[in-house]
Amino acid sequence: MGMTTLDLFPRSTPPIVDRMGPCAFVLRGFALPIAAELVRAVTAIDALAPFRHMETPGGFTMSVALTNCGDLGWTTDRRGYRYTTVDPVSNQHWPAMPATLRALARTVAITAGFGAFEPDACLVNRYLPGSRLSLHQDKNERDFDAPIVSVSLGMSAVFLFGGSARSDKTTRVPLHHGDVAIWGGEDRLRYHGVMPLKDAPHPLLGAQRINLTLRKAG
Ligand code: MD6
Ligand code: FE
Repeated sequence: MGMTTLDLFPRSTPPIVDRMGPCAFVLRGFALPIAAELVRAVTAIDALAPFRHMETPGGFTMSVALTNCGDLGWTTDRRGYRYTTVDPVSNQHWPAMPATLRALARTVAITAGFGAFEPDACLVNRYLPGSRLSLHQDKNERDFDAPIVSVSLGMSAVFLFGGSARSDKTTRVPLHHGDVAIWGGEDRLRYHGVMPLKDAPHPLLGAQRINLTLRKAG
């Protein structure tokens, strides 16, 4: 048998999985084996493409600071939301997606039953105490067949998972350091957001939360 990405994340016990929807899951602590490596990778990404507070088309400045890695990066300004191959601040390509991060996302997709996943974009979000993300759908990607994989690092957050309309009721899902969420299929376009971050410093990251969301955007 050939080497698969599963071999990079050997486990003696099945992962603990919480179900958020028919095609939406949280794999608790799944990224813990590579968490320190991911934190170093985020520091390296920030050195090349610094975190910045982007403006929304409606004229609000986001409380979450953003950057990207991978072939495509998500940006917003007064003209709208879109994916770009270069960082508009530096006019350079976004930093490369770390191979271990890509391998993690592929392994999670297989483990959760989504099959092969080839992410080409990774949005990196940084939350400080009080930062929040209002309810939104992820719909700037070219096709909605691929799932989205989301890795949480640092301080815990309360994730809000809603329905297909903004006004649908939301459920609160705590996301902790090392948790990996994945959703796709019929849940792919569900509204979601993050409650204002509580100030409860994390041993590795201090008073911040980093979230990495991997997508097939192009
Ligand atoms: C966050 N995440 O957890 C924000 N979107 O900081 C997202 O907006 C998100 O976690 C799509 C899929 C997974 C996510
Ligand atoms: Fe999102």
